[in-house]
Amino acid sequence: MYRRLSAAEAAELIHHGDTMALSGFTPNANPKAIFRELSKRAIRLHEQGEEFQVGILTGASSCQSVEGDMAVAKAIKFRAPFSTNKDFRTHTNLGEVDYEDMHLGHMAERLRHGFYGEIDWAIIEVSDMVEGDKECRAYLTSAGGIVTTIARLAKRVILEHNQFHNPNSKYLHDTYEPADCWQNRGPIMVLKPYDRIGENYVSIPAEKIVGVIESNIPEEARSFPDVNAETLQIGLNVAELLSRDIQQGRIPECFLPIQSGVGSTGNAVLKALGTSPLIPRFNVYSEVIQDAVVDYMLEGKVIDASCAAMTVTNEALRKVYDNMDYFSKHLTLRQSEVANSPEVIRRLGVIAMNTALECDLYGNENSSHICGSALMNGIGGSCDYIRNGYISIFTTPSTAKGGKISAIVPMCSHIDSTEHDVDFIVTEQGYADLRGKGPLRRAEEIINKCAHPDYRPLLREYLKLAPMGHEPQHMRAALAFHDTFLRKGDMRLTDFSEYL
Ligand code: 0RQ
Repeated sequence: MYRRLSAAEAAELIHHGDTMALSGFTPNANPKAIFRELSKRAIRLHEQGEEFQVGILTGASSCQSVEGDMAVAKAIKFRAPFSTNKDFRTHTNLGEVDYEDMHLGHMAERLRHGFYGEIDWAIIEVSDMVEGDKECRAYLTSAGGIVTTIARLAKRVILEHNQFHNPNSKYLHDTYEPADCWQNRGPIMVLKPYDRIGENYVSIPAEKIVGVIESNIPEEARSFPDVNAETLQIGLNVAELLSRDIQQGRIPECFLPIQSGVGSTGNAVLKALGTSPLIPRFNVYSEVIQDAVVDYMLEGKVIDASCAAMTVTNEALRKVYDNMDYFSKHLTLRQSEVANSPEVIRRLGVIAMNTALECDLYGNENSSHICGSALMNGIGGSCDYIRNGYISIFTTPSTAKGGKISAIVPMCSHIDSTEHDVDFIVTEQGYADLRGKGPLRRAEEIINKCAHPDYRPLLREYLKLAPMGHEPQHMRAALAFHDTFLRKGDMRLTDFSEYL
């Protein structure tokens, strides 16, 4: 048996300046016990006038105990690659955290090649383990993430054996790590969403394991607001455009695998697809599955699902654990390098659906920064899928904050996905099909089909003001919507004459 440590003892082992790489992907499967002690320790040390900050690297976002409480304790020096936490956002927007917003599919390779320096610790949540003299076989919980890579790279490893998880979660995992690109790397042989190509455990040299924390802590998962009239309509519009593409032979009758991003809009879209008679039974190849997919799998609407994480509530997780015979055959949890691999996404012909904060008249999209500066969450895996999907869809309500913000703007204040990667923009007003259209026709389609009626005259006025070119923009008025919102609190008050 490896040495058992209390969470407080484990937290004492971490030094100022250490880089910690963690299991988990989204708020699921993160080590929680050690961080509940580490944030308290950081506060104590700061009160004594001592420095204490660490780097935190994960597969995606993480949970409150990790990035929320550590940000409040001012204990995060560097963070990558994604976050959805309100406290983390607040402290990052105060300039306290050095945060690299990075494609999730790139994370493991960047770690492997030293882009983040040395990894002092891997802290890994497990549901079970084989405690061998030379090798530990670690069985993961509700997410894959970057564990195969960090277990290999880290100087030392602490395991959190969280007995909240069903030890049979091992039957969901497929842990495969690609070779380096300069070693004649072969293809990732996932040819169908359900193909498994690796082991169901992570191998860790026993000499690296400093200790095991025994815990029993539920996931700190979030639930999303219920579908409302607006998000329901967005979902119905997505179902309609996909069924039109089936009728026109652009999508095969057997359909294609679906990816769906995080957030309340994404959750609503998935619900609409699951209940729509226009959409056949489908497979999911995504970085996350949310609660709706668990139900659709049990109902048979979703046949097989592959993801890097079950980003689900504890109730949905319980449904999976109570039906392991079924889910072990139909659900695969992968390392994020495979789940978000451009090669596999392109091969499978994934239909990528993600949510934007704003889109511009030509199809460029911003999902991460408000009015250019303030971080919302980050890009997550959205660009891995949008860039490589067979069809790429961005959804967004046409307005935010009671109509004071238009999601359709002349020019995005920050760009995450470019016009070259976006096929459809969908709001509750309708959908714009941008395929096969140049900038001027795209602008017409987006204004007429997606913009809220309150903003259509302003957007048309802008286009008339912009000097003609392949993609007309007026360099002084392009950000007039945002500037007006910051000065007057409502984009509808935009007066272009102020910018001429
Ligand atoms: O704020 O809650 O204070 O009212 O933004 O907006 O409409 O609830 O949307 O929950 O679907 O999230 C893009 C953030 C959308 C998410 C984003 C305000 C709005 C509200 C949230 P309030 P909604 P959602 C793979 C995919 C990037 C990462 C990603 C996201 C709040 O989907 O993080 O998709 N995506 N990864 O009022 C100012 C605007 C606004 C605005 C909305 N234009 N300006 N505020 N809001 N539009 C998954 C993984 O990678 C794991």
